[in-house]
Amino acid sequence: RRIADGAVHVPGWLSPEQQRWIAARFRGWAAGPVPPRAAVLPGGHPMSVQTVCLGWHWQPYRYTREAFDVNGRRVLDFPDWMVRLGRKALAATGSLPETAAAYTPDTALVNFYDDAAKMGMHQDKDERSAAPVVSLSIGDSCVFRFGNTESRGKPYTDLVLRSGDLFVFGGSSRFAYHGVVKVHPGTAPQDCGLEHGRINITMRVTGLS
Ligand code: MD5
Ligand code: FE
Repeated sequence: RRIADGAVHVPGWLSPEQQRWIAARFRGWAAGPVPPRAAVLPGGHPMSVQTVCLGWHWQPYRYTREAFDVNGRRVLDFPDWMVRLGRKALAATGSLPETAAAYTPDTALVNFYDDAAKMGMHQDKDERSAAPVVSLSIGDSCVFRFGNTESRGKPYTDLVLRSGDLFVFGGSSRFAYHGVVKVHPGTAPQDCGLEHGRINITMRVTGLS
């Protein structure tokens, strides 16, 4: 379960019923004011994942309330149920009770991976906070690469993230390089609520107001 300092993997943390419920919320977000979109990196290449945001809209490499790189509309509010779920997630990974209770994420990046999508090695440092990131996976499994804080290269650990898995990145793992090497198409469990593809939700504290 413990992968590195502050990095904890809890396989199968979400029940199938919770996965189905969240997958249904995802369909609502996708039909909301700002549709999922492939963010375009500064080099001009679109990412292969489709992202829809809650609370704050992420674009490389900043957060805004309005998605002016999509359609200019304001993103949906960050839901209260997700704050509660984030606190439960921290508690489940053994963080101090006072730390878990005080955790108040204000943005979520919800990534959809089709069969060919991946995510190159990167650090998440657009947040002005070192609070932990809570990651939830639903649908197809993937190979997740958890690296080090110095470079995109070795040493890194490859692990499989499956539907229902929780991963928390805190402490000195918060700014580790990481990426998604590949998705395993057709591996979504029948009862997860997602027929194909993978969704990953990352809750974060932006430190913005
Ligand atoms: C994913 N998402 O599966 C991954 C997993 C992202 C992203 O990387 O930025 O949307 S979440 C992994 C993650 C997030 C924040 C910090 C760390 C890992 N980490 O310190 O290793 O779509
Ligand atoms: Fe990331």
